[in-house]
Parts: sequence; structure tokens; C-alpha cells
Amino acid sequence: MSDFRDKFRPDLRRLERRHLIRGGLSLGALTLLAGCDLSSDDSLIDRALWAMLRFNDRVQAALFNPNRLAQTYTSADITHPFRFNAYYPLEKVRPVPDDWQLEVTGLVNDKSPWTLQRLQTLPQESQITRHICVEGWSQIGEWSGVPLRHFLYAVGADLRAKYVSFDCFDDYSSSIDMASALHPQTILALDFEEQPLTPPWGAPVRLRIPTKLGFKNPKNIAAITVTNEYPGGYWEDQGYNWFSGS
Ligand SMILES: Nc1nc2c(c(=O)[nH]1)N[C@H]1C(S)=C(S)[C@@H](COP(=O)(O)O)O[C@H]1N2
Ligand SMILES: [Mo]
Repeated sequence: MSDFRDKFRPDLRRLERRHLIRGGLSLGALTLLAGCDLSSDDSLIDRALWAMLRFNDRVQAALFNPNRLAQTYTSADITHPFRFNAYYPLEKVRPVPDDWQLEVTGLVNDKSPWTLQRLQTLPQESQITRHICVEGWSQIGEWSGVPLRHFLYAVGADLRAKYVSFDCFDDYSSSIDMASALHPQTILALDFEEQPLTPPWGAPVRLRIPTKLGFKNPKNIAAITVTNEYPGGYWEDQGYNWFSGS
């Protein structure tokens, strides 16, 4: 458990020179890596650091085993009460907009929006898995919904595209690699413990991806985009490791 956390702890959350030096990387080493003189230019150092983080993401993506399943649990293991977490407190949770529909954009054949009813016509799956937050806590929950791969097939997504990204109506966002998007346990969850999701826990639809850390499980999804352009995300853009998975 703590190994998992340490592995993905975002120690480059703020890409500043002092972090770098504390982390044991000299400016000289960076200069070599970047092939230019960085010592006088903070924005170059910043760019070199981001390039290293993106390199790290590619290595992790290459190590990803699409057939390895996250551990599953039984109903008796489900955590009660189930904790709420977001970048804002519970009182600030936004209700689902009256005209909510799930938008689909990018490299897909069919961009027509989806209602909940339409999502319910696709194949459904349930899972009892552990959700692990980078802050150092975890809890076991039961989610059901549409495996994301079935949704991607239904919209005619280009499955060779690199990324699937998620925009949420609480102004959160996140994105994942295509291999993880096609993983059998990656689902667009509609229900929690067999009841429709409530707004704090992601209504009307959230991503449930047990092979990645909690922040890669966007709630309150408004739009899904298939793209080859690196989309980043709310925490990813602040230096959290983008891949953050196993
Ligand atoms: N829309 C949205 N999704 C989000 C977040 C958020 O702030 N907004 N926080 C993420 C983080 S850091 C965690 S740990 C989980 C928490 O999910 P939970 O409230 O179901 O425990 O949601 C993730 N998805
Ligand atoms: Mo989290």
C-alpha cells in the first residue's frame, strides 16, 4: 500500500529549481539532458522538467499490462461511510445541470450526445474495488456501469488514438491513455452500491478505473474526448504524475 503511494507521490508538484536540487539533479545534468544551457533560464528548466515527466509517463505506459486485473473484493469489504473527496468541500458540490447530456468529441464517428437512458442500453459491469487517493487513504466501493471500451466502440472511436480525456461540470478534468481506457475494469460508472450515483460521488456518470489513483477517476463527467494531443488534467497540470497507474 504505502509502496504504491510512494511510487506515485507527486514530488514535482511545483516545478521549481529548489525542488530539483533537493531531488539530487544538478543543473549541469539537466543541461546535458536538454542539450542547451539552462542555468540562466527558469522557463527552460521548467520545460526540461516537464519533458522528463512526460518521458516517465511513456515508460509507465509501456510497462502497463492490459490483461492484469486490479484486486476485487466482496460486499462485506465495502467501506461505510464512503468518503467524499474533491478539490472543494462538500458544501460546494454542484447539482447535475437540468439539461445534462454526455458530450462526445474528437476522434469518433458519432458525436451525438448521450442521455443516461441511452448509456443504460450498453453492456453493464459491476466491480468491488479499492479506490486509492494520493493523499494517503483508500476505501473499497462497488460501482456499476458501462465498460468504457464498449462506449468507445459504440461511438466509433479511433482506438489507435493516444488519449481519452474527461471534462467535468465542476471544472475538473483528467485524461488517460488508450490502453487503460480499453482495460476491462475501466467503467463509466452510473451506480454506487446498486443505486444511481449522487452528485458528491459523481452523478450522473463518473469514471471508475481501479488500475489508477483516485484523481484519475473523474466524477460529474460532462464530455469525453478522444485525441492524440496530450490533454493533461486538473491535478496533472500541477505536476501530479499523469500515468499514475499500474
Ligand atoms: N469532478 C471531480 N472528480 C474528481 C475530483 C474532483 O475534485 N472533481 N477529485 C478526484 C479525487 S482526488 C479523488 S480521491 C476522487 C474521490 O472520489 P470519491 O468522492 O468518490 O471518494 O475523485 C476524483 N475525481
Ligand atoms: Mo484523490
